[in-house]
This record gives sequence, structure tokens and C-alpha cells, in this order.
Amino acid sequence: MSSSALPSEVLTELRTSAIEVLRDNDLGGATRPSPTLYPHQWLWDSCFIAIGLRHIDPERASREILSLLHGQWPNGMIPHVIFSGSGSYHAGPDRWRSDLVDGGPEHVQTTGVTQPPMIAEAVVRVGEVFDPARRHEFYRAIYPGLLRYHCWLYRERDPDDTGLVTLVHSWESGMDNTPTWMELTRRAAPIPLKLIRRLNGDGALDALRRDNKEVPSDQRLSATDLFTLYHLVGELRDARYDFSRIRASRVPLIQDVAFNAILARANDHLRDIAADIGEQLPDQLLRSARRTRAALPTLFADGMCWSRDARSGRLISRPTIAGFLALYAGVVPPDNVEDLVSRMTARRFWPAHGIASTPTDDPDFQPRCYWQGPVWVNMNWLLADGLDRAGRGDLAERLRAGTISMIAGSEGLYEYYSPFDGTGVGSNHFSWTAALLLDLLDGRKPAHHLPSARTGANDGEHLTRRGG
Ligand code: 9WN
Repeated sequence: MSSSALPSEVLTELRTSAIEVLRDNDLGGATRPSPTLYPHQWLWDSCFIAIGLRHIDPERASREILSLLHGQWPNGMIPHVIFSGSGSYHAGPDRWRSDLVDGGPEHVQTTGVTQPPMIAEAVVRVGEVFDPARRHEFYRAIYPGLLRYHCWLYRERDPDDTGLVTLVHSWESGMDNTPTWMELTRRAAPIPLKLIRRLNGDGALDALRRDNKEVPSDQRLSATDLFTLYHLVGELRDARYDFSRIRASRVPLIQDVAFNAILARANDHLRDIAADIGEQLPDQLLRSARRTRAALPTLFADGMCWSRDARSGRLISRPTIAGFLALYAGVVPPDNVEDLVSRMTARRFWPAHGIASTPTDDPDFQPRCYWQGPVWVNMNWLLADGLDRAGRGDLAERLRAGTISMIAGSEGLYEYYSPFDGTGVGSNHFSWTAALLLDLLDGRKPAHHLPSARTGANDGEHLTRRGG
């Protein structure tokens, strides 16, 4: 059933439950992703959360974003998790020891890596609901920290000016166990973990993990993958989270397509934010931003857009949802748009309930396992936006409506959903599902926020307009 066919009481109930989830997960200043599994603040979660909160409490939405700056490192990095001081998390502060790193943040414990740079998008979305005076005040408060973050991304993670920033851990991608990331991560596993994996011994290791107490192991990444990720955190910690040292280690390095696509879009937003408050981005950042737009099309091959192994320079041709984010960035070469859209909307990626994180015919596909198949509401949200930019508002509408009815069909607001039958899996009471549901329910308006809408050009030209 499409969401437009859902009775208005159901829509009201959905809205009420979304508001409840965001209320219950409020840590006072920031919002945790879920009550038990994720009791701290995550970077891109907070951005999606703010995008929903703006509809019910714009001031809380602005605080949510500003609170990310509390964890900002002196070098400009905004970490992927800011630990809240209470609540137990399986990869908590003891694994990261940011307090022992020279140049770590002073008053708070954090992880030592970042997450997709969704902040500028969230800032603009929240800015849209403020009057101009309040918007300027908010933009002025966030701008210096946000600018330092974008500069850090390029200075630290793209020292060779390739235009593509490099990620040092799959947790930075936000899509932790997609086949792309696991292909390289598994190669870097310590030998005992490789052996256990070969002998199908994951089940025995499950007893040693903590993340499977709320969510069953088969809905999370496998034990050997998880312990490999812990092992890699240890390597990063030993390298003091410094990219030049990390490069000298054996940690897998990836120019992640989704992260860089989000960055390309974020650079545009940052430029708009700066212009709105009479600032100008430093020339060096403008040059880097142009390089990113020029470099993203080099990730295209055989009709798909791939991440690149930053060590070998090879494209990692395992199809996952990540490559479709090129549509969100608006960097798809015009001749490729139709083909990419039809690949994304084919049954292997869109079997019923939105875009599967891993296609149904991949050997690693599992409909209920984390990023190895399930549909994620944040991805549907981003890709609907991408479809609008590609001039496919019809498909965007279908995706948004389908997302609402998928959520409505499950008791609770889940972290992810089976792409076949829409069953809710992962953590329940999940904040970004609640927040983005509020955004979708707000009317699924035409894409009023698009740069092209502002300039009056929505004729296909927007796909390249920002190439600079
Ligand atoms: C590690 C919080 C986060 C999301 C990620 C999602 C999951 C963490 C974990 O939860 O990752 O960062 O412990 O599994 O993959 O996208 O930000 O919701």
C-alpha cells in the first residue's frame, strides 16, 4: 500500500511514535541513536536526527548539530562518536583512548575517526525553518567549526590533492560491513581470525561479543568481521590516528564513493552557508571542492560507480548501494544518469521496500543482516533526493511513499528493514528512522531545497552545474 493510501490515523500514529522515540533518546543536548545498543552521540545520526527535529523543535535541531562541535579535535576532525559519559557501548572509549592522544579533545572522550560529512546538509535543512535573523545566528555559530572540519578532511585525508578523501576504517563509511569494505577488511584480519572464519567458527566467538545482547548476531556483522574491526581500531590507536602513520601501517585505505559524494554536496552547502553570512570559503578549499567534483566521475566503470582501494589504485567492483550516492552529489556524467537510475531501480536493488544495501544476487547478501542487504531509511532518504536531482521525481516519490508504508508495516521504528518483506530488524526505537519519518511525513514536498530549484534550473543541467 502506498503511503498516500494509508489512513490519516495511521499517519498520525506514526508521527506520534516518531516524536516519542526522539523524546526518549534525548540525552539533553544531543540524541542517542537507540536506547541500549547506541547510547552515545554519532556524527551522521545527529545530522539525520536534526533534519527530522526541525519539524517539531527547530531549537533542539540546532543544538543537536552544534553539539557535534563539542567533540571536535583541535586539528578540526569531528569524530564519529562522542561518548556521553553513561551507557555501555561495545566499542567504547577504552578501545579508542582519545584522552591519551596528543591533540585529542580536552573535555570529552571520542573515537579517533570520522563519519560521512552530512553536517552541512543538516545545517541548511535546519536553516530553512528559521527566519533570516535566527538562521544567520545559527550559521555564524556553526560556520567556523564546520569550515575547520572540511579543511581537515582535505588536509589530513587527501594530502596528495587527488580530490578524493581516504577513509581508514569501515566505521567511517557508516556502512560498516558492505562487501566493498569487508573485501579489504577481511584481508587485513589477523591470522587466527582468518582461520576461525575459514572453519566457520563465528558462532563460537559470538559469546565474546557485547553488541549481540540487544540485536541477534545474525542481524549484525559476523564475529570475525567485528573482531577484525576492533583489531584495526588498535592499529589506528597505535598510529595515534595520524594519517601519515596510518599510511605506513597495513590498515586498509579506501576512497569511499558514498563519503566523497556526500562531501561534494556538503562543500556546495558550505559555500552557500558562507555566502549567506557574508563569508567566503578559502581558495584552497574551493580548489579541493572542485577537485572532488572532477575526481568522482573517475570512479565510474561498467555503468556503476565504485569505491577505490587507495593503496592499489584499483576500483573495488563489488556492487553496493554506496555508488548510487553519486546521484545525490549530482556528479553522474549526463550520459550515465539513465543507466545508473535503472540499475538502482532494478529488482536486485529494489525488490520491494526500497534500495537494498547489498544487491540480492551478491554472494554476501542476507536480507536481515546489517549492511549486507537490508534497506536503511537514511539511504532511501538520500537516494530519493538523488532521484529528484536526476529529474526522476516520479521514482523519488515512489521511494518516499514506499519508505513510509514500510515503516508503517512494522511494529516499532527499526534500524533497518528486510528489502523483501519490510520486516523491521536491528535496534528498535531508532532515532534516524524516527527523524527521517517525520521529514517524509512533512508532506514529501517537491525538492524545494535543491540548488537547481533556487536558480530555477531543473532541466538536467543541475547534474553538472556545480562541477565548477
Ligand atoms: C559503529 C549508530 C551507528 C551508525 C552506523 C551503523 C552502526 C556502529 C556499530 O550504528 O555502526 O559506528 O556499532 O555498529 O552502521 O551507520 O551511524 O546508529
